[in-house]
Amino acid sequence: MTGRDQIIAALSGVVTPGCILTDSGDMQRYLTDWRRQFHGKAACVVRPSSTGEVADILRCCAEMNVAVVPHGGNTGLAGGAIPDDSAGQVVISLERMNRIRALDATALLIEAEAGVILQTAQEAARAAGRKLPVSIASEGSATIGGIVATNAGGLNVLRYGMTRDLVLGLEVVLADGTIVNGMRKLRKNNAGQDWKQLFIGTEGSLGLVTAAVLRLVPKPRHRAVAMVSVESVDQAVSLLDMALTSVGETLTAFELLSASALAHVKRHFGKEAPIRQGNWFLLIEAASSLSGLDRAFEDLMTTAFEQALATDGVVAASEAQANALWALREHITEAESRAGYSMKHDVSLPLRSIASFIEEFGMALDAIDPHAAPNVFGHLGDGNLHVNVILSDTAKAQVIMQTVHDLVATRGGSISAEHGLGQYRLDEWMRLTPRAERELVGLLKRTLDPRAILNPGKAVPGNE
Ligand code: 2HG
Ligand code: ZN
Repeated sequence: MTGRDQIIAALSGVVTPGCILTDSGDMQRYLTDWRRQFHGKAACVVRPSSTGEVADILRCCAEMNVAVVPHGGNTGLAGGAIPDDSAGQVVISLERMNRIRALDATALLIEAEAGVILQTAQEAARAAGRKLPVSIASEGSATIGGIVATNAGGLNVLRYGMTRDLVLGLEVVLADGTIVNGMRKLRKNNAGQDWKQLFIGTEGSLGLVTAAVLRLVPKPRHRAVAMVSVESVDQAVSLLDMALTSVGETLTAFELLSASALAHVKRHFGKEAPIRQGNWFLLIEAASSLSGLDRAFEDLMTTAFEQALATDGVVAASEAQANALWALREHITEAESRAGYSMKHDVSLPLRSIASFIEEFGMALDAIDPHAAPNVFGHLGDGNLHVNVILSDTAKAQVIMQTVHDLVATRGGSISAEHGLGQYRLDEWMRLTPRAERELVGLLKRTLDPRAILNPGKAVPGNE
């Protein structure tokens, strides 16, 4: 193994001074995730400011056989950006590559470097009368490189798709330092392989994303937001069906919140839902550039009450009220982390099996650990649930995780809908994924990263 001093000396020869952090205090914030659940050590942290510099770093690390760990806004929930504890890996933070290279409002696209903060890109789009439709609670810190590398989902997937659906072009640096410039701005491009897909959602394990061209959409001028209580998840699914029929393609978010998730928000942030408690709450948003949305939305609410699908509800009468309703949803993760040690399960399921899954999960959890507290919420509109569990004692954590994932697997679901495998779910992916699929993934990894230096231990297993 190459020693730390040797790594630092070699990198100092290829990057500009000031680009390398070696002091343990300076490195600290790159070595643990924001929830402090994953901790690592690094030989050093490098902060390149150009694609050429990223390429030089990779070429140098490849020659030494030293692993690199790309690091974005550090908002991940699966430990994908945290190095191992060998102190032999190099963290590459792309935070200095933070230029918006171009924005074309007519062609509906933005060209941004990996370190651009998502919110900065959203604001640039908004200023041009357009919208970058990736909406996640961590958008104030998450970066373009990070959302591409993890294929971020979020609140508006129902209407606009995952990050993958918005990527038109990519610039990547391969394991040997080769720069591949695929910053195409085309909506239609069937000229052979769509190779950029290999780098979206693979957490830097096949190559490093240094810039992306993302699709924008026209900014809707009107939005309608409501919160309703429902008694059961089946009723919530019926209401989703009704909303798809009545407000149609304008439906932008359809979020499920358990009463306990909102109770944590109340306890830790003093924020309370303005409606009577049901077992479940729904936060529904529709948006359109055409007028008439309010009327259609009111009709939806009226029908929901007439058909006894909703037990109480409120339609936001102002932007401030709409934002206050959304604040309840956006504080859930933070409230959960204040409530104690929590395990994340980020699952997606066929819509019709969600109610039975939640019921069986509740019974199974009770049987394993009666003190464990479920914290369930998620993006019902696209079948993604966060089935988190707050634990006072972690002895049963692994059994709980395997039980949840088994319940998901038997229903044809996925053990990671949007957060990725990172280092957190890799063993579970190995356990539950058929051999042929694992071998295909291994083949791609060995082909693109023969020395296994790209974010090892994350997203894809090492050589099987
Ligand atoms: C969300 O939906 C995020 O708010 C975080 O995906 C979910 O905290 C979580 O588990
Ligand atoms: Zn989510």
